[in-house]
Amino acid sequence: MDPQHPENRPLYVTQPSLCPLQEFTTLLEGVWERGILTHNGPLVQQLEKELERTLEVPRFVAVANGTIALQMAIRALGLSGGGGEIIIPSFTWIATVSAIKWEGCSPICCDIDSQTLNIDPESIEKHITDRTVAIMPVHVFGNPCDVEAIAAIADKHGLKVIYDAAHAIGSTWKGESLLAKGDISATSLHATKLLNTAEGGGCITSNPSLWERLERIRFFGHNDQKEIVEDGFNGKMTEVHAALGLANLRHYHSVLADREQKYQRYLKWLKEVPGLQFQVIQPHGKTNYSYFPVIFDNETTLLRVAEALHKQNIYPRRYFYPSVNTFSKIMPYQPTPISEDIAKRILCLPHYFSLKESDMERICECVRQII
Ligand code: T4K
Repeated sequence: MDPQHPENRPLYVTQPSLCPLQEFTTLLEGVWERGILTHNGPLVQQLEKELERTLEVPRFVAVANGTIALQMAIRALGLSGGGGEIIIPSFTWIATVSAIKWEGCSPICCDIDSQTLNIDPESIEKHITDRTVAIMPVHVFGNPCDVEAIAAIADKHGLKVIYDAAHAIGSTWKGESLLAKGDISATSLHATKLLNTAEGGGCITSNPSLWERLERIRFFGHNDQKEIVEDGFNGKMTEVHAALGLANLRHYHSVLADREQKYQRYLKWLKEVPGLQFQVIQPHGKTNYSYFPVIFDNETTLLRVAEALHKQNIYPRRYFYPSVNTFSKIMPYQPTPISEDIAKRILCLPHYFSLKESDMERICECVRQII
């Protein structure tokens, strides 16, 4: 078997959506001519403006990655270093936890809703103490959290809301961008995301004093006169990354539409298979369909399906496994049984723009055979 032959290439959980190379290199020619590689250059500014227009958000502060975006959100809201508790869902990527810890706060794990896979608003209040400073819900796989219920809890207790919107570019709530919700939303533009700058991310807020603060934090804490006016760090995005983002953004709408089409196709082919469960989309929201997670009856079946797929050079991923509350080397164990159970039974199937229908059929056939 020739491993280089396109038919024999491995199928990963995702592949970056990439513009034609020429569209990227054309933008790079300008970077070479100007010799400005970073420090809020013209392409970073253009990317921010185009993202604000496309996503219909008031201000998108582009940064180096999604983890830094979460840290900057905590810092901009004045929560860093105070040891305050921030409530998170246990069903998330480790970055949600590490961003909080790096900012000197404590992550408090809350359980999830077994249907939407998002933080269960009804469980949030029992974790609120006099040390709680914020809630950091995650729009898991792009599925919108119940932002209204979360806003009501936050208002009642005087808490900040920072959305971990790493997966949520393109998702909406009652027709508005989901990224406009919360005090600040932090998103990711990583290679594996629906829209990518290779590495990258952004903070979104409608509060002008917060966005000015985010701009200063991103740039060592400098103001426009280069005076140090607060604690900051290096969270900047480069011109090269912004060029890739701008070129990829031209194809964003077709990538978004393709994800939904492929998602519905997978669902149609798999929904009759006994013992499979799928993420329930929040009724007032619209997901971006960026992942295709399947929940099995039990972990043994998941492992058998994964093994059968591996034999065919197909590599689904166990997002998110294990549930972050079990990372006992970095924080004390806090039980969240629903998240722990789902984490053991969920598998994300390959789902990306260049994935062929014939490969999707092959994947579904393999799942069906094992079950
Ligand atoms: N919050 C949440 C809820 C998140 O899910 C994440 C990140 C963050 C915050 C933090 O955002 P960033 O700081 O990362 O911007 C991936 C991504 O690295 C990570 O961004 C993402 N979530 C997480 C869910 O998945 P891995 O360890 O699965 O990546 P990796 O390298 O195994 O990639 C998966 C597959 O994608 C590979 O098998 C092949 C393919 N791939 C990957 C890369 C990097 C490519 O084809 N090309 C590539 O360049 O973490």
